[in-house]
Amino acid sequence: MKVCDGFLFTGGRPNIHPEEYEHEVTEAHGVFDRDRDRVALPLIRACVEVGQPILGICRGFQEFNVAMGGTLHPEIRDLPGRINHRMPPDGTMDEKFALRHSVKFSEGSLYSKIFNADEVMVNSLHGQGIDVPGPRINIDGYAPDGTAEALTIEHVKGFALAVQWHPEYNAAQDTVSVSLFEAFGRALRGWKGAE
Ligand SMILES: [Mn+2]
Repeated sequence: MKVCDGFLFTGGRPNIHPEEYEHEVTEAHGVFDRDRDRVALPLIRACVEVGQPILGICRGFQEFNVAMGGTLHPEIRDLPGRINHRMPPDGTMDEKFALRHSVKFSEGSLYSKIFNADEVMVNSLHGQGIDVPGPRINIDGYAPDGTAEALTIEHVKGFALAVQWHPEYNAAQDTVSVSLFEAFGRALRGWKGAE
């Protein structure tokens, strides 16, 4: 942790092992990466402890919630009223990562300030989602079907934001992505190390 200014927790195909949030494994949970679970979850908690900047994307967003005591649902489209957020099986990368649904932010949230907007369009691609948020997890942005898409962690000294969508796909052109990475960059440059 000492040689880094902060950490970016990326997306990834394998899901967090449900044992990490005390759920039974089912076929819907898919494939796992226990090594990543073992690194990412304690690292998030360690960064939260000292306020070292962290940004989570997709699986990273889910890791923030599990690291802080929350649970996931393996297939959110099976929940009442939810739409399918999964990646389309066919098409080019640009078609798969096209802006797909809006995210509405809570009034006065850090996201509204960073994006200078209360609502943005995102390229959200995921089968899993947050079921129960951890005690310190604030859901600050929702898709129109009520799916959690943006979070912050309460009582953290530093930058700790995570989004369910993929700002990295069009990082240099998408204005929402640019604003998010610029905010993370400012936090990284401001990190002076743990006291
Ligand atoms: Mn979504």
